[in-house]
Amino acid sequence: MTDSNKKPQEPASRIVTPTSSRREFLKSAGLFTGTAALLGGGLELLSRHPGASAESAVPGSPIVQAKRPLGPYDTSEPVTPYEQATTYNNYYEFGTDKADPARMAGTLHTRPWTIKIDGEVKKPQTVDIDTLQSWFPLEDRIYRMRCVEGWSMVMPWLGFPLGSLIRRLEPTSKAKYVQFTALLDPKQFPGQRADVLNWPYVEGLRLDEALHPLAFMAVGLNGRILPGQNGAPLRLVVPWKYGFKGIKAIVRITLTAKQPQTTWSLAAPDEYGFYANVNPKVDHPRWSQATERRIGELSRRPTLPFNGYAKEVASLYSGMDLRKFF
Ligand SMILES: Nc1nc2c(c(=O)[nH]1)N[C@H]1C(S)=C(S)[C@@H](COP(=O)(O)O)O[C@H]1N2
Ligand SMILES: [Mo]
Repeated sequence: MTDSNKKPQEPASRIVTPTSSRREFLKSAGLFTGTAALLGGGLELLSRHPGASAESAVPGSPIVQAKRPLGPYDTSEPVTPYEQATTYNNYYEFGTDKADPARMAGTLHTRPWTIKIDGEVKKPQTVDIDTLQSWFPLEDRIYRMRCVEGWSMVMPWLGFPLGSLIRRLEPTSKAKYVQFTALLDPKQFPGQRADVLNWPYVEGLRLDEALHPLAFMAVGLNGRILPGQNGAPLRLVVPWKYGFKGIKAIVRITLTAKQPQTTWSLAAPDEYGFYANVNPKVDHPRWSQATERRIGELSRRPTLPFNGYAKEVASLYSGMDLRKFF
């Protein structure tokens, strides 16, 4: 994993999902049908029209260019232009080049799509993505994203807190971790025809991390249905951790008593750990983590502990040696 794209790029512009982003999101997708759409059935409605994705997700064209008031978890930093956020991607199921996912994601069918929920939960079940989405009101969050390779973006996600989902599933008293599994389908994922990684891609969080209000499940980006290359129809977003924790194309969520395996720590245990909290003081064995290049900018900036979310999440790790548990 190296940052191969060093070409100068346009400065990032301030393009934010607005105000009643939820309403605008639905409206722009041609799916806004009045107040009912605001009350939890909205995404269900939206997802019945998967075609809206292709039609409305025109790279670079924002839905609304107005500012909305920032929420407590939003960064006010300039949002990475949608065109860049959707063409510079890590998604090894589609290939190892940053341009592969945008080129290949059209082969991924995100409807119908089910998510198996099992393990230490009171109600194991297999649920359709549209049903799962309809359980929660859609929120937006503008988060920094720091890839372990040393680049970063600012992404305006749409989705719901992971904690809302976990609580609804009613973990048993044995549940201590959450494991996420991505789709395994070499027919749709050309990258899975080679042993680049151990397929399917798996990730995990400690239960208290998963319940933290910053931990997020995204179904949209920049006021649009999540593009395939960014993890449609459902991906994890954990902004204080390196980007590889944000598993895309989730098909299974398992509550476990033991710490689950994770793809990158299986692939290279000396380089990637389970926790993977952004830490500028712990270098990757092959490069420094002290600085990062924000996509769209030329010079590097310092990387912040927990990717700038230390105030919110550092207490989750009190007493832990974050060098040892990287
Ligand atoms: N299933 C899956 N999820 C994945 C990856 C992947 O290869 N496969 N790459 C990860 C890495 S390394 C990063 S940096 C982020 C990139 O997310 P983005 O393309 O939406 O910016 O996705 C993560 N999620
Ligand atoms: Mo990454």
